[in-house]
Amino acid sequence: MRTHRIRLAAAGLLALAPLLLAGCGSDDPPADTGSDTGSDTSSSASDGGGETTEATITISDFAYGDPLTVAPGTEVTVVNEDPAAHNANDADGAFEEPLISQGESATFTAPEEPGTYDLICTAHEQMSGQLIVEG
Ligand SMILES: [Cu+2]
Repeated sequence: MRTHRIRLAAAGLLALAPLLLAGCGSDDPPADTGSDTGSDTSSSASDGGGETTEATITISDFAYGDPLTVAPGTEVTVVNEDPAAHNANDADGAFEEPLISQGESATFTAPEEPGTYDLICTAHEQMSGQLIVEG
């Protein structure tokens, strides 16, 4: 009886009444549009899976450490462990921070354009490092 009804609904009202179908047939997967929208929303909302959305550059002994690879738009925190003030600015001005005192930090947003960005410190010409943006 039940099966018969669902079948009838599926055959006759599929195009006309998707709401009715979704309401009574939970064993049917007719909600293609709905589940698509749902997974889209959840994947963009919980973006912590593969891509990095936050990263840290730690400056120590007048060095930036190994080149850091991030996704476009990543929020990058710059931490300074040296007694001397430093920052990690892009040589071409794509991002910059004020000089950071020891134990303090600043943040910048990684560029949207993929590429290798040379890091410079406005206080120390000899410092160099790289931020790699990979989209
Ligand atoms: Cu410096």
